[in-house]
Amino acid sequence: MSTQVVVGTQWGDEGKGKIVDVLAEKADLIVRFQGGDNAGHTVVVNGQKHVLHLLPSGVLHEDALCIIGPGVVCNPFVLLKEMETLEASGLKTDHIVISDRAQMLMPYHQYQDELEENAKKNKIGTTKRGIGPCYSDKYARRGIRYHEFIDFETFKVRLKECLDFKNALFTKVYGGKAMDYDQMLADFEAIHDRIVPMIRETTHIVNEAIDADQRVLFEGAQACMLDINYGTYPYVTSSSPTSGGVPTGAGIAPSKIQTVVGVVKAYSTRVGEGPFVSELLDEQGDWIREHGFEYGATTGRPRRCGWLDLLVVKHANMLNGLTDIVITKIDVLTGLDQIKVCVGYEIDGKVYDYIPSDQHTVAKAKPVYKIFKGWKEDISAMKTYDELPQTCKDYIQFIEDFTGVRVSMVSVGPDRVNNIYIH
Ligand code: 2SA
Ligand code: GDP
Ligand code: MG
Repeated sequence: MSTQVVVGTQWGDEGKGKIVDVLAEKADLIVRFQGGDNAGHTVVVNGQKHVLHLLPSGVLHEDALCIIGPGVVCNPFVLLKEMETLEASGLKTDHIVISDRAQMLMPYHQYQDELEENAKKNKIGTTKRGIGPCYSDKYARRGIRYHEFIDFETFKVRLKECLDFKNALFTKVYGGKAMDYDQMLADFEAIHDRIVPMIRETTHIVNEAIDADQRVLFEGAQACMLDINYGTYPYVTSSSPTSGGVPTGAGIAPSKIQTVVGVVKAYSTRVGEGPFVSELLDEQGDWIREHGFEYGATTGRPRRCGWLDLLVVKHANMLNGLTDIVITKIDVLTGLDQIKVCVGYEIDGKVYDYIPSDQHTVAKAKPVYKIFKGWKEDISAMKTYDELPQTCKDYIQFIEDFTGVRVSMVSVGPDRVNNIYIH
C-alpha cells in the first residue's frame, strides 16, 4: 500500500499545485477529494505555466489516472474548458475521470453565490464560483450528482425541479432574475456526449489501486484555515481540506492514509475576508506581495500578506497529522534584513498557544513574534541544504522544532525543478 495526502496548512496558495506535480511523478493515481474550481493551482514546467482549477495538479503526468473524486463540486463547463486549454498546449486529457458521486456544480449555483455575496453585509469574499451554494444543496439533499447526468431524460426532470426551486429563491428572496430552463438545458445537451464517457464509479478504482500496491496521491485544495469546521468560520470555504476530508471525499478508510505532507509557505497570505493575525498592512506587506507575486490564481485578486504564523501551522499539524512539511517560496524572503514569525497570540493580556474558535476573539489577537536574521544570497538555483545560508537554515530549523514535524523538502522557485530535498 502506498498512499500520500498533500494539504495546505495556512489559507491556501501555499504552492500545493507545484508540490503535487513534483510528487505525482511517482504516482499511479491522483485524486482530488474536495472543493471545486475555486482552487487555483499553478504548475510550472520548463518555464510554461499551467493554472489548474478542477483538474488534479498531477494531470501533466499523462500516465497517471486523474480522478475528480466524490467530495468535489464539479462545474462541467469549467472542466471542459480547462481540458481544452491543456489540449491546445499539446497535452493529453484522456486520463481524467469524474466520480459518479461527485456533485454537479450548476450555473444557478454561481448566480446564487453572486447574489448572496452581494446581499451580505459581512461578505465572506468568496471566489463566486458557486461553491457554497453547491455544497449547501448537497447537504440539503437536493444536489444533482454526475450519475444523474448519464441518462439525459432523468437529468431533464432533475434540472426542472431544481431550477424551479432556485428561480423562486432568486426572484422572491434576493430580488434577482429567473434563469431560463430551455437555454440551460440546451447548454447541458451540448456537453453531454463529452462528459458522460468520463463518469465512472471511482471508489472501487481507488480502493483496488491501493490494494494492488499502486501509488495513490490525494490532492487537497484550499487549506486548513479555510476548513468548514476548523477554519475561521464563517470566513471559510464549504468543504474539509484536511486529511480528514480524504476518507469521506475520496471513499477510502482512514486507516489507508500513510503519509500526510503539509505545504507551508514561508510567510502567510490570505485572499477573502476574515481574521489574519500576522497580516502586514504596510509597505512590508506590499513588498511580500510584489516579490511573491501574490495575486489570486482564479480571480486575480491581490492576496493579503503577512509573516509566517506558526500557531496556524501547529493547528494544521494537529488536525492533519502531518508526517512531513514542505516549505515553499522561501526564496521570496531573500533580501530582507529581518524576518518575523508569529509564535503566539496575545488576547486581552493573555498569550494563547492555540487558535481560539471564535473569529471575534481571533480578530482581537496581537501577534507575538520571534525575530530572525534574513539573508541576501540568491538561493533560487541552490540544490542542496548545505548550500543554503546559515540564517535560512536557522529559519527552516525553527519551523521543524516548533511544529515537531520534519521538513523534508524546500521549494526555492516556481518551476518543477526548483527544489531542495532534505530527507
Ligand atoms: P469559496 O469561493 O466559497 O470557496 O470562498 C470561501 C473562502 O475560501 C477562500 N478560497 C481561497 N483562498 C485562497 N485561494 C483560493 N483559490 C484561488 C487562488 C483564489 C483566487 O488559488 O488564488 O483566485 O482568488 C481559494 N478558493 C477559495 C475564499 O477567498 C474565501 O475566503
Ligand atoms: P496553490 O493554490 O497552493 O497551488 O498555490 P497557487 O498556485 O495559487 O500560488 C502559488 C504561487 O507561487 C504560484 O504562482 C506558483 O507558481 C508559485 N510558487 C510555488 N512554489 C514557489 C516557490 O518555491 N518559489 C516561488 N518564488 N514561487 C513559487
Ligand atoms: Mg491557489
